[in-house]
Amino acid sequence: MQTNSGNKIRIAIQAKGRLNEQSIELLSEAGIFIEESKRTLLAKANNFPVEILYLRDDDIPQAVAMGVADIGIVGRNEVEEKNFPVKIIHSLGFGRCRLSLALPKGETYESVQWFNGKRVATSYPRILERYFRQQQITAEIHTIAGSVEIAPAVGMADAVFDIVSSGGTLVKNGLVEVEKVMESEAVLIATHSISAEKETIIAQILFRFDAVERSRGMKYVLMNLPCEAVERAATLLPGVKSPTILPLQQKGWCSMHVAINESELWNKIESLKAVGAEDILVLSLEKMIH
Ligand code: PRT
Ligand code: ZN
Repeated sequence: MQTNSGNKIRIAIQAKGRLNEQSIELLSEAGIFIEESKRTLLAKANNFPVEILYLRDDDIPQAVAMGVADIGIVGRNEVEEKNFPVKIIHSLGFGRCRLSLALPKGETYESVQWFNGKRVATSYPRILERYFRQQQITAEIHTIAGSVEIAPAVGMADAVFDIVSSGGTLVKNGLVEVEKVMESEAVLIATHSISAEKETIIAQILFRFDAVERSRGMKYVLMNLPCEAVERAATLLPGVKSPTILPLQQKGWCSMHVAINESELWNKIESLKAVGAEDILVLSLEKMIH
């Protein structure tokens, strides 16, 4: 495929796998709807100057570096491992995981020195090599494409360096995580050379992503309360710039509207009730645009 010289932004996303669904969801929450019915390697968005290029995650950094795609959504781990000249322009907050060293349960482990002279299986040789160099460890790195976690059990390696999320896979394979080397999450990457026209569209996409991210976990809360309680109620909501207050027809009563993070919702509601709030409505909040 050639460099994308058209005036549409081409976004590379994972075709199948862990990042695919959330990438599509993020784009649609940002108002970029992909024509799902004709899902091919290259799909159009039906209401925005964007094309979607479906690739294996391993190929996304290179596609963006070459300008085949202008931007891409991929794990930070792949960006670091492939080391192509791309810039990370935004962290997306999903696909969180870490790259860790793990050894068979029962091994005595005191420090990273344990790895000297050992064989370590991984799909991320470049990141591991860099880490061992920093730690002044000399070890044998065995690059394998998949099922890294079974390498010690079959005698292919003494330890593994792999992606860990819940840690369940390590436990299932009798392995213990000993060093966390890198944190990862999905990131938005961009090619270094991009036209001013495309920069404008990318800025627009980032603005929309920002609005989507802000609204995550937020609820919109409406309540009635005595106007004299408004000030006290406002002090219970320190994160809020300025709650919206509207007078009610019933004299001395006001309506207050405010965005509250879901994690604090019940605590806040209880304190608001304690200062006199009634008829509390909690609505989902779709976008927060600043
Ligand atoms: O086909 P393609 O090459 O596109 O996909 P892939 O198979 O290479 O990648 P995929 O879909 O498995 O993962 C894509 C990206 O998701 C990774 O590059 C990471 O950035 C991110 N990610 C987040 C993960 C995980 N969490 C994860 N848990 N990638 C892989 N895993 C695997 C891990 O390899 C291990 O086998 O899940 C297992 C560990 O999970 P826990 O929860 O048991 O610890
Ligand atoms: Zn892959």
